[in-house]
Amino acid sequence: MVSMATSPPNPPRPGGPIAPARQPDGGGEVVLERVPQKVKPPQMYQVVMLNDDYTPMEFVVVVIQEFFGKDRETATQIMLKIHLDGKGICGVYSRDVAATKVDQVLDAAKQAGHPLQCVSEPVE
Ligand code: TYC
Repeated sequence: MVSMATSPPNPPRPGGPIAPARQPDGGGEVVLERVPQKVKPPQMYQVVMLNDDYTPMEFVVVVIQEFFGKDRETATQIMLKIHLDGKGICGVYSRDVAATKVDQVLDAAKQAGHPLQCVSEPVE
């Protein structure tokens, strides 16, 4: 018995799949039509920190540096924006990563005895 090589399944194409179609003139040629891409980029979530009257500024700066990977100067600017405007965006992530950041901030605040609040919300 002759064994046949099996071809691997088609990998996903960056521009969407290609579907064979007949020429409209009824000719015998087969043309390839690109099917529009159906996948959308994933929804992103911004982590928003809220102001309060009790959490020390220094604590907020350290939290922003620690959990959002900002340098001290950027973290200070974000903290001051939150202090003045009431809230501010610390970073934008996929849903799960944003939820983890919120948990980390709330855990750190609770452990330190500060009322710091932070939420994640879909971008746009
Ligand atoms: N308003 C706080 C204070 O004056 C500082 C602060 C900044 C608290 C940002 C929370 O998310 C916050 N100590």
